[in-house]
Amino acid sequence: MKKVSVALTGAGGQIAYHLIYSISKGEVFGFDTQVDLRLVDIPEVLPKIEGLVMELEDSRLTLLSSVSIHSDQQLDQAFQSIDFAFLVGAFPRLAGMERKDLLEKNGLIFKTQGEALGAYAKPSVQTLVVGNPCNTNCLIALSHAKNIPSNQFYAMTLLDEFRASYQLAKMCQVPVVDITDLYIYGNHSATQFPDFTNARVKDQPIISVLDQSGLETTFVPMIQQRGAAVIKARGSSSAASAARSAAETAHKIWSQSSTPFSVAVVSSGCYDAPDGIVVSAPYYFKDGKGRVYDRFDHDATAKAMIEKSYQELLQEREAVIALGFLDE
Ligand code: NAX
Repeated sequence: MKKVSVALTGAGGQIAYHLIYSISKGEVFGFDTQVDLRLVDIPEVLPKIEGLVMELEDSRLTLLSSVSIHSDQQLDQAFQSIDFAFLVGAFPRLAGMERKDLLEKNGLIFKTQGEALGAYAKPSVQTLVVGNPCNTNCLIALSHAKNIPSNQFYAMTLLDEFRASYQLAKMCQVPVVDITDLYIYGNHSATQFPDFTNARVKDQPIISVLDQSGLETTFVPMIQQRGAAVIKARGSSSAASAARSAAETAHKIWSQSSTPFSVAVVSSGCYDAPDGIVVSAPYYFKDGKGRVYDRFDHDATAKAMIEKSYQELLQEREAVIALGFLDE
């Protein structure tokens, strides 16, 4: 049987509580692959993770070959020879906290984790960053991971794609499977652009079925604000849906999906993305290599919305350069 070593940071958090089960049941790395799982969190949370491990033991997960618990000070053990890293843990934005303070706290976390990946993980390790601000955290991690190609780092935007495709399906009164060619561009933030202009319903352009200006003024903001709407309704942020999206993204990376999916990667200049930022776009694998699917055209309005998101990412980049976490 095949075997994969996987590290998961933020293991005591609400996303991890769901994600661990997808990983352990074979949904990510395959039903023919055993998983050696390394759970990482800050020291105060480790006793809680012991309870989680008891639950895993009680779940008869036949593909879970081993589980270990590590503090964020023990990344040498946690990341030793791993094949895949889920970087889910991040410092949350606390009430009254400035954006700069958030970037500073997370800059240190993702710099440290990037360095540890470079030092201890397999050079082939693939890394999915979920912890926010995920694009910029991913940029920091990949910049500090010596010996690991930057195209092995990804930041999650598939949840945004899932949110967008469901809402379009609802508007068109069709099952979600009938919505295709819908991808997220830019940042995983309120500036993201869910590209309805190229989306299709039952292979017809959405804009031939729904009013374009209505999509611009209602659908786009709804997707941009969907995370906040979930927090308002649920009292806490998306957890099961985020875990489902993280599992699916990792599966697509691991199985080298030939079908495009939304994910953020370091800019290759496609869709006019500036150098040196991690941007979302449709992405797929061909002949063993991942690449941006660059065959969509955008009208002036769509281009302006995508550009706005690039500008936000450039500002985040400037801020972390000023904080010393990235070189110019
Ligand atoms: P929780 O607050 O439930 O859990 C986060 C966990 O990370 C905590 O147990 C915390 O102790 C741990 N942690 C903090 N610093 C750490 C470090 N240095 N090393 C290891 N662990 C550390 O958050 P949860 O709801 O699980 O969300 C996790 C992250 O995902 C957040 O940053 C959140 O904003 C982000 N999200 C990203 C999404 C995306 O689409 N990219 C969507 C969902 C979610 O909002």
